[in-house]
Amino acid sequence: MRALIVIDMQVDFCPGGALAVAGGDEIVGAINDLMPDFDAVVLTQDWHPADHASFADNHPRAEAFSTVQMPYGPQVLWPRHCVIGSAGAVFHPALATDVADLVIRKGFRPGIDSYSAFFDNDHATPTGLAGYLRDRGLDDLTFVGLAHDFCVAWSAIDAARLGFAATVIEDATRAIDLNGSRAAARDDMRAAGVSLA
Ligand code: VGL
Ligand code: ZN
Repeated sequence: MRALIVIDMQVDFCPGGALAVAGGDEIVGAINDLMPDFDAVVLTQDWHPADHASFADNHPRAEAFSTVQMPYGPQVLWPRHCVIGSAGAVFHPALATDVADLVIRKGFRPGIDSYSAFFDNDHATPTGLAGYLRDRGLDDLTFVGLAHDFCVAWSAIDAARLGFAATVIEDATRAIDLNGSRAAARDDMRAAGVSLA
């Protein structure tokens, strides 16, 4: 059974948002059109408390888009985005959210980020998504959404490592592309056994 996993199609990741991905809004129609082809649709929602450790402005003297060492490894510091309950955290208004069976929120623990839909950035704290998918027999996963080189890539790589079939439809993603992160994410996905369609 096949699930479409729509990653972080939120206002803050679209043009005009706090962490805008170039062309992020262009993919909404394609994503909506894909939904009826799947047995299940899951949406993820980046969902950070105001004191979240991934926000540059919570680190004195740190600049946005710099990298710091956290107890769980390197972490890019981002502009404040997707704050719980804020207008930027809602889904893009044109996204067909009614079709979704599940919305999985991630990044809600103040001290740790969560790019992947499956684990926090320690690669150990689960979101519960793997159990949900396995319970429903959803073993073939297709990833779309934002951003290609962060949350989409980390999710697809974790899916492959967990034993799911994992495909990314690249036309239905857009990348942040920070210091070559798009090319690196493509290499990492291929190496993990993710199909790039
Ligand atoms: C994302 C950076 C920070 C993403 C989320 O959805 O790719 N990137 N939070
Ligand atoms: Zn985030």
